[in-house]
Amino acid sequence: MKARSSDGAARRRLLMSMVKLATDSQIESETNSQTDSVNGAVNGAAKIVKLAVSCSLTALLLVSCADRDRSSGEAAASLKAENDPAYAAYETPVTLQIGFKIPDARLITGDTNDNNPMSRYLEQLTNIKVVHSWEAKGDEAFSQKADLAIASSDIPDAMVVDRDQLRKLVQYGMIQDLSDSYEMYGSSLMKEMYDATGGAALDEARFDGKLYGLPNIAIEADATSLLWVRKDWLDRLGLQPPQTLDDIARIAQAFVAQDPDGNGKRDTVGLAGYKWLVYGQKLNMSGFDAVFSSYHAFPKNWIRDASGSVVYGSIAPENKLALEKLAEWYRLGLIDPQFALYKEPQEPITSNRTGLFFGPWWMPYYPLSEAVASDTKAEWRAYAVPLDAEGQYVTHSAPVTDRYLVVRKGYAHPEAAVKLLNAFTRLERRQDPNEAAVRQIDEFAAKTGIQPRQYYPFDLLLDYTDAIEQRYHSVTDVLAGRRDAGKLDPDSRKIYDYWLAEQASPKKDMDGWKAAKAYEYGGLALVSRPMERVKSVFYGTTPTMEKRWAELEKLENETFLSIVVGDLPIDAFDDFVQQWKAKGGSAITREVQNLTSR
Ligand SMILES: [Ca+2]
Repeated sequence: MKARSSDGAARRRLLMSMVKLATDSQIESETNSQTDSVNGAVNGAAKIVKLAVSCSLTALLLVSCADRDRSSGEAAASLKAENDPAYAAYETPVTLQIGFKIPDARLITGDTNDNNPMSRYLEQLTNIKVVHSWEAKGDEAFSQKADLAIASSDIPDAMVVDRDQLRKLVQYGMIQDLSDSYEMYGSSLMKEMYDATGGAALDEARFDGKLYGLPNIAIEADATSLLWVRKDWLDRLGLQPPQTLDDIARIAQAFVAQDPDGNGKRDTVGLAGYKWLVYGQKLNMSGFDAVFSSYHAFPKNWIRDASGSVVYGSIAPENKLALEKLAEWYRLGLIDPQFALYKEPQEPITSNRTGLFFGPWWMPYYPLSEAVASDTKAEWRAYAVPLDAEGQYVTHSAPVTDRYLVVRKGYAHPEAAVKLLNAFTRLERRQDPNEAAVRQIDEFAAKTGIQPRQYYPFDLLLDYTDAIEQRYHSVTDVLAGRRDAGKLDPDSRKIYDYWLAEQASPKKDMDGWKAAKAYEYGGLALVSRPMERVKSVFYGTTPTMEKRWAELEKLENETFLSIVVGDLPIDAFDDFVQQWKAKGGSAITREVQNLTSR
């Protein structure tokens, strides 16, 4: 998309109409799939190990029926005996019907959604026969299908639901209390990770003291937007890494005007941008969330104000300061003039026309792996900036959980859902002792590019909420000789191996580069300075939200963007706040305040 008209007003009008074409649901799905694919890459990238497994079925708990359907020719690996009730297989097969979310990946090996290396392994391990009652592709379709199942009182034995669905299921009495199943069958690994949230994760699934779901655990680091900068461009122009908003403006100016890529052409832009300016929750590339939080504004988040009342972050007066700054940057050409026109925000990054954008710690997985693959001179670094007026770095925190594994009331084996979660969590965290089986799955992943997690029965991952910082410290401790590599946890060990390989031959193996640099640069920035974390306190939906939110969100998105690109004066923010309140915002705020005061 090129917009070269010299008539600024006409161009901006074009820009606004282009932007309005994109629907929020598109944005949502783009964002989700990118996040998922990146997270998928974090623990993946398996090594191919040639392996001849003789089918020695002398072992203990083997289910030979799983064997019969194998299409990819692998034999069942023998498994270790399990005495721990968390992992012990049922003596007679148990059937569990689920709703299954079909991933973007495509099975190319003749396998099917309910019969593939992951499903066969989990069945062999647990003796649980997982049956797909229904399947839906992608987050949105899955959520709709789950809504439908709830509305028609016909839910499968187990499925993963969101916060609103959980609340409804509890209210309608359709799911069972999992307290006992969790206590008796939850693995120590699972309990350790839940405990690491200080009880916050399970509390979000508890109603009247009963545990109605097993929640995922979100990674805290995903909520922090760092500034990614081309260090080689800074060096070429003799610039220091930024700390303040003014530093960022100076660097953007230099990247526009001083030919940082040294090709003799004025063909680079300043700060890259995302067409709706901020993500709010699931961060991705080029949002301006960090600019807002440096003014203590938290758009798209429900937060407590100074008096302790829950308020919607986008209407706080601090937003006006951030919008004014961004409008100034845009007017001066410091923000990529075409930022609102891109279909995909990575465009200026992967084409190496920008050396400056905001994004979370995992940006090396994507889009930076692509940028660096096409320009191997590119040296990106991450910084926790801009600092606020007091020199403090401010960010908002992630929701501890956002999805929940629930079990239908009346289903006879609620612990089966817990056992499956135990099994694939142990596999995901690379602590599964069944080495031969794990090798087969790793081989499959390396051969097909499919991450095992995409075919777990439930799209629900557990990790330590501070996992990224923990692994960064573990790996750098070993590199500094403060710790023994042999004592690293399996996730950290993998990163350590990639880090060493990357040092030995830089940018040769881009899969290794992704993991190594996400931690080396993203991880470093996360631990580089203390952060003031402002907590979001509400993520659900209220009755008035269901009717009005789409319109209010549209009003917000369009007003914010219009102010930044100069279509509306800064005072339009005050009109927006009045309109927002009148069109349902005040009613919604009262509802949210009621829900958060329980
Ligand atoms: Ca140039």
